[in-house]
Amino acid sequence: MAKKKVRTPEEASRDAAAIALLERALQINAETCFYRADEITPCPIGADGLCCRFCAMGPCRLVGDVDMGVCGATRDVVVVRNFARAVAAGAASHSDHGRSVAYTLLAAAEGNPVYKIRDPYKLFEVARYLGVKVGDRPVEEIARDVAIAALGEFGRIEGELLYLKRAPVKRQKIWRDLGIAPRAVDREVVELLHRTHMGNDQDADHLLDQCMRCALADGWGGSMLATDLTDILFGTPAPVRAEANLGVLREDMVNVIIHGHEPTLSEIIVAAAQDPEIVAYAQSKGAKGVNLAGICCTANEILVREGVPLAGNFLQQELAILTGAVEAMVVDIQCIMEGLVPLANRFHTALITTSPKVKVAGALHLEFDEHRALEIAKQILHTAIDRFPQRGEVFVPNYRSPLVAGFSHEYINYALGGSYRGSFRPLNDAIVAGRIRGVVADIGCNNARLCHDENHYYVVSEFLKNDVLVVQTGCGAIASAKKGYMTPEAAMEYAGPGLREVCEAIGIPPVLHMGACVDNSRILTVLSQMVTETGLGDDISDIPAVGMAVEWMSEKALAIATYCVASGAYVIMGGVRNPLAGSPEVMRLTTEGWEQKVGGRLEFVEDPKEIVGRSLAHIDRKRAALGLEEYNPAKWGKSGDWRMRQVLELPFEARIEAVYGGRK
Ligand code: SF4
Ligand code: MSK
Repeated sequence: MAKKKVRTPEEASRDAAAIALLERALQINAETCFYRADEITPCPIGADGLCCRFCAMGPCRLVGDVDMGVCGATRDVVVVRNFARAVAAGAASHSDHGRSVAYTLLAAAEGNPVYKIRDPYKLFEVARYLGVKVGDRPVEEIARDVAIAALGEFGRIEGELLYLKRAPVKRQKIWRDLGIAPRAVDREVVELLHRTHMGNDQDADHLLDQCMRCALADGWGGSMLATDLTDILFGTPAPVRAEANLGVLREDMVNVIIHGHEPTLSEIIVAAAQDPEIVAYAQSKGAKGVNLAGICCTANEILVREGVPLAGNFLQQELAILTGAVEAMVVDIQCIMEGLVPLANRFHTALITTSPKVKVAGALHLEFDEHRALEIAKQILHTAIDRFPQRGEVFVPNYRSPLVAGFSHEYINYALGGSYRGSFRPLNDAIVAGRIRGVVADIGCNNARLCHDENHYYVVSEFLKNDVLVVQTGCGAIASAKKGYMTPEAAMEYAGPGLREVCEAIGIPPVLHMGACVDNSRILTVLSQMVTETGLGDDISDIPAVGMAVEWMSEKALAIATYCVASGAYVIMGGVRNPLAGSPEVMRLTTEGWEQKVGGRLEFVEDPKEIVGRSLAHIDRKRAALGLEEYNPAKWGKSGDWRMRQVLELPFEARIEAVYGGRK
């Protein structure tokens, strides 16, 4: 059989470090996901959502003249059932992560010597939402009740999730009127799975309602709890400087990559890596010490709280091993490629699984137990250090970019107003005035079928030029960090005149890193607070904002998209084929249908230019609906550092003219 066309490194990635390592992969004949994506043609029937294998009378592939499965299931139902299963899996993943953090909080409250309550103020705030009395009780006692109340949200017997009241009042009413206010996190996931079983719910619109309810249980439940409880345990993020890209790996140190999503072990690894005993052990093997760097969302968690550098995003996990400089890759949950095993075997790298929920055949399993957290962290570091003398030829591309991360909603509130009058007022005012045209949340993954980071780079640069403030989480955030969009100085280079003025005045980057993929819940909180602040309508659906995942690949991304739509947002999923394409009716239901029901809509758009065009048009429509002035960049950019830099370059007389309007 003829070989498929394989992309060149330049066609496969827009990231210079990734390109260098893909060239290296070719030289040493190492296989990566980029190569496999070229080799494996995606099944067009599955890609359109038209393959059902939910019972043993199938699999039924609804193509050509076939428009019903053996049981009579229609294309509409098959497409929605496939989508629903993905939403359920995505919601379960985030939420089960949230549950684990709740158990860690419980352990901390019950005296685990390793974990502490680092943010008691956030604990008190969360306690109020969960109906836990604060008073003058000891912090540990409150933390214990908060952990138990949080765990209760997963299996609550009656009522609805307590966090729903954090949404704007109008939004809560929409959910209750439609009957999609989630009752309990686990219940909504289980019910969605139940309803997709063969011979069960067979009304596409009705099933889509449960998709929204399940996703809302993730966004306003499991994910939001994960974010809050992680902040309580490890600190609420505030701006922190770091660097991003594979050039952060050190040739003179033991490099340990932490990869996955949960910070509970990696936070302890960060502490253990600085332990004098560990440093001495590394030195005894000829290294200067231990250098930690992150991949995927564990990276984001450890970046925003500890300033640990980012080695890269999802598609760089295999490439990190190809540097030959990684002694251990420590993985926990989610987004871990099985392809790491054969690659690690070609080098001296120890691939170490740590979660009781995740083993990878061929990897070393050192299971995390929060009661022995420090001991296990040290065991992992010893394993890594022992590999250092086995290191062979090293190829670390010298690319890394500075960044500032850590923009929690608490910090944004503080940055805009200070300790005593923290508020979102200045942000709302900047949007009302038109300095900021609108807000875009570009979140989510990389996808090996696309040119790595290309869509992220393109859409973010276009939005910045157009005075759109960009907030990011997950692997999209890592793309922008590597590109250099996440420093305050980046506003001078990349932002339009209005956005630049705002960034200069507050001292923030034009692209705000808001954390890991569970931290999209922070974006929901920001949007709710913008509504509360007034001036931008009375619901999330009124705000000139768009959500997108322009290189999405995971089921979690579909869960996030669905909870954002159900919260009133316009969401565009980019890059790859529309998984609802097999049913025009389902596409209608999730666009016009959801817009009528919940004010948000879900679109799948492959072309990034089209994504930008539709987003700006939506932002301008929302501005007009609010009665705001038409966006006019010519009004801005006549003040600030950027303008001063321009003026200083003028000849003397022209400078007098520009600054004083002439000599008189
Ligand atoms: Fe086929 Fe229906 Fe079974 Fe699906 S549930 S595999 S459509 S018979
Ligand atoms: S890690 S889910 S590739 S963002 Fe959160 Fe990145 Fe997507 Fe995994």
